[in-house]
Amino acid sequence: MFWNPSVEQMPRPELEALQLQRLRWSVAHARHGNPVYRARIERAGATEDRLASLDDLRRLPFTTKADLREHYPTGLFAVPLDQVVRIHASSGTRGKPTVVGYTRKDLATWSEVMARCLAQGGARPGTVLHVAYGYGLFTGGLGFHMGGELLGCRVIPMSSGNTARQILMMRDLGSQMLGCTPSYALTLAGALAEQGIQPSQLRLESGMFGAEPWTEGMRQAIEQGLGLRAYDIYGLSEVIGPGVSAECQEQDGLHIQEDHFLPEIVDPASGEPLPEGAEGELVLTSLTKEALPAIRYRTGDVTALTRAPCRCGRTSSRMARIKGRCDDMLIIRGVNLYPSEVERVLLRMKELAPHYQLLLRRERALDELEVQVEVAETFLASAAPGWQSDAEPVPAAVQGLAERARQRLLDETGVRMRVTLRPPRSLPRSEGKAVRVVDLRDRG
Ligand code: DLL
Repeated sequence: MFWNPSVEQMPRPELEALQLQRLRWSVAHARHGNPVYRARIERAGATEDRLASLDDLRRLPFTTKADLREHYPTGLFAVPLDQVVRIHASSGTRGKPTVVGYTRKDLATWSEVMARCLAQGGARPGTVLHVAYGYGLFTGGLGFHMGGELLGCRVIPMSSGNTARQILMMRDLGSQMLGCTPSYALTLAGALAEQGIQPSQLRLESGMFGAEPWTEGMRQAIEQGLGLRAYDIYGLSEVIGPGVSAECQEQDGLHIQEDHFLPEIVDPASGEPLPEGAEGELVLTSLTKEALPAIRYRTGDVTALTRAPCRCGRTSSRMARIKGRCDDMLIIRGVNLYPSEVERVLLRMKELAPHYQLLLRRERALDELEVQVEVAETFLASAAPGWQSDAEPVPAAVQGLAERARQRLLDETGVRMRVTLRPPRSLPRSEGKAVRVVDLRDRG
């Protein structure tokens, strides 16, 4: 279903003309509304009257998370604070949180793009939408909530956590679409299995999962474990929240809501724009946002873009699944590695469960990586029944499996890592964004 067919199917020349017109508006708005933006845009000589085509976008200066921190909390806002009707903030695991704001119109835009994304994932008026993203400063819960209400879904604002109650409500209220992080979806699937509930006893049809990187292997595990179709949805607080892009029923790239967000891919090191199809850092420019304009915002997320038409009929550019954040890239003995590449290899081994963690240590001035991953219960049942705890000696079959996993990882990533297999249910379960890398390097 299309939520806004005339926009979603707009011929590209028309869409690009609209983008240029809105880009000029957005630059003028940022310049007139905010002194920091004004100084930068004028210094770059990239005022709206100088933007003759979309290619002139590259004349504009970048904006980064560091800029938002420097002007914390609201120094990059471009409207008077009395027009700001909502505040959110990013979790701020690396320093101060980033505070973002919305006018009434921004909330309407956000609801609109979220309604489109939910429709892409199969939601219709009346669909029971179970929102298990966190509500609060995090944009996940309220973003899904508003989009669902606009579309006419029956929204259940569960927020995250309290897994037993999630399952109870899912059953009793007949949840049809689930929104949560992919790692929490797995936690829910595991809890269902433990309670002996078959996915067919629920009414789940689809789920929209995002806020953290995940892989095709994870998609399969979630689809099987919950009995639904799993779609990827992307966004970030600094640009709006969830709803920047999402997959459609084709599950073949995430459609960017391009009438509101203009995408580019740049080389993360040089900042130079890269051609269509090349992998690099995603940069987004907001075209309609009032309270906090994003002018060439460096997302830090690694992906690639295509404008090739999609079978679904939408004309927007699509982005590939996010591989990871530039700053999450590990460098192990000179080889670059994203945690998602480890996930991709691990989840193709059916003897392993989709629960893993990477431990990073420094040994003799070199970074060393240990992969801890749980063994699948099905493998244990036949190969080493009874192995329940790390305290017990590791059975030979498990040791052999660890060696195979280590070799696979080396073959496919080029990185030598230590593999420790763990018994089922021994690694921490996630309720929100999973912690995939535990950095122990400061601890000697
Ligand atoms: O995570 C917004 C969101 C909520 C997106 C719910 C999707 C679903 P932040 O907390 O500001 O906002 O974190 C944004 O999360 O820059 C990416 O690194 C990562 N991220 C978001 N979606 C995806 C995804 C929300 N589908 C940061 N795949 C972004 C991979 C994602 N990473």
